[in-house]
Amino acid sequence: MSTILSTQTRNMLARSAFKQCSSKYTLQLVANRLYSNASEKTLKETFAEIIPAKAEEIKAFKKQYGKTVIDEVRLEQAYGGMRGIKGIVWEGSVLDPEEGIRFRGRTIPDIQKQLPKAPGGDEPLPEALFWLLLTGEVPTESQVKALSADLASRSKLPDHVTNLLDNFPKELHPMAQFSAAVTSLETESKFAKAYAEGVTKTEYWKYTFEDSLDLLGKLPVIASKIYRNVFKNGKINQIDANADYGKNFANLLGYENNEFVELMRLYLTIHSDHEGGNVSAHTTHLVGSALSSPFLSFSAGLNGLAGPLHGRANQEVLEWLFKLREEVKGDYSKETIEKYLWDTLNSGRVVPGYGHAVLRKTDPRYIAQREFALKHFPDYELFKLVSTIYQVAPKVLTEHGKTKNPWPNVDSHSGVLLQYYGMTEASFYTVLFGVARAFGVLPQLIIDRAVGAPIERPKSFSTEKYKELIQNITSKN
Ligand code: CMX
Repeated sequence: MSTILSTQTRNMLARSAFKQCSSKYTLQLVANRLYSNASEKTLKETFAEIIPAKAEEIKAFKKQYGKTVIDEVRLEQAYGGMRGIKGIVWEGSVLDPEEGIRFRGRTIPDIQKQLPKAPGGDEPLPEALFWLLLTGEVPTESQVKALSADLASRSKLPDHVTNLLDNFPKELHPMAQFSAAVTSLETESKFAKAYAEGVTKTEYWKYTFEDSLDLLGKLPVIASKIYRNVFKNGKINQIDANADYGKNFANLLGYENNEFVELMRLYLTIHSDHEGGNVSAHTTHLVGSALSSPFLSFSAGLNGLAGPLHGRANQEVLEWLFKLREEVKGDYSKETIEKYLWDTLNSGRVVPGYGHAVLRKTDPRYIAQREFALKHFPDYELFKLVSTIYQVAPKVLTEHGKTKNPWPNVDSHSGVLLQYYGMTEASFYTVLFGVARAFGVLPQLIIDRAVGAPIERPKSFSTEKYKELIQNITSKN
């Protein structure tokens, strides 16, 4: 049916289905039918088709090379945040210290070129990236359109979650509200219900998939409710059944400017995934390994993202920039900025937005955002300030001599883009990062369930035990 309908008719039917459908399940079916090309597979069908071969490949690989040593661990790594130890499997992306992130082998410029875009848009659609991360395949435009409609059809929040959000004190940090609301979605978990009913292991991924899509569909509404409750008049716009995810999210937040919509598409895409060892990804994966639902697993990841050394750095950057601006009173010379950087370092604080546990060059996510600013507002005062800091900070941090990476990371730039379009509330910024992170960590959760990944349980020792171990090792040498 879908192939013979015009886009206009399809959109009209979708709108009317959206208004009339009482059942969430029917709505998802309508969304999938109207937008997908009859000959093309849905995301779930695509994944179902590729996963048996992937599971077999992993099984054979483990059988043949399972005992091969792939790393050695030094004592300093046990005390140093396990930095660099290989021990997690993460299919969606790999981070190279010099080059930055690759999503299924593709750099950020690659995905900007290769992923489907909205009509008239230049930026990739985050739901297309989700498809790529889950399956390793680039979806067609109509497949993404069907996925956008499917996600929109899952956006309704249960009343208890709306009530919870409406009753939080405004002083509760937006990230705490966000994680609590996601936790409270547990009532909706199809995985938890199926598990309680004793569904077989081979079926786990199907319920995890459904929960993950439900969660993705609801996140923009949760995030927008927090934004509007804390900073605006509490009301949020309606989801548009025909719009893509980024457009819907921007509109729910109350921003209809097309450039802001484009920014949201880019923002959600580049903040999604950064391999598996970062705090939010690893936490989601770890909690998920105990077979907690996607809602519980992801809310645990959000609590990690809320830390100032991780996702909250985007808020810290803005606060730091504003203090700088206040202090230097319009003097944005390199000398003044250098002095401010030294003052920050000499007071024992970190320079937010600089440094990284893995990267050793400028973060390509920073570059992508810088290019967005150069294209849309090269003369914006705050952008110019960020650019001058970029010229000065690496030299200062190198002279300071502590950080292994003096270059800017993703958080150094994102806030300035949001400021330009009028989203000035810095304490909300990490919530945007959180919505984006779901696109990266949920595919791995689904894959983990599909390949039967075990519960994670690395070994810990006390210092006494490590001393014993070292004594045993050194006495043998
Ligand atoms: N300013 C000042 N000192 C810094 C620094 C910075 N931006 N980055 C690292 N250092 C210091 C560390 O605090 C550490 O000092 P101590 O030896 O006194 O503990 C030393 O340099 C070595 O750290 P490192 O090995 O280079 O970095 P880590 O892997 O330990 O930490 C990170 C990485 C990101 C937490 C750190 O660079 C940092 O705190 N940066 C500022 C916060 C930030 O921008 N975080 C966002 C990262 C991206 C994200 O996850 O969103």
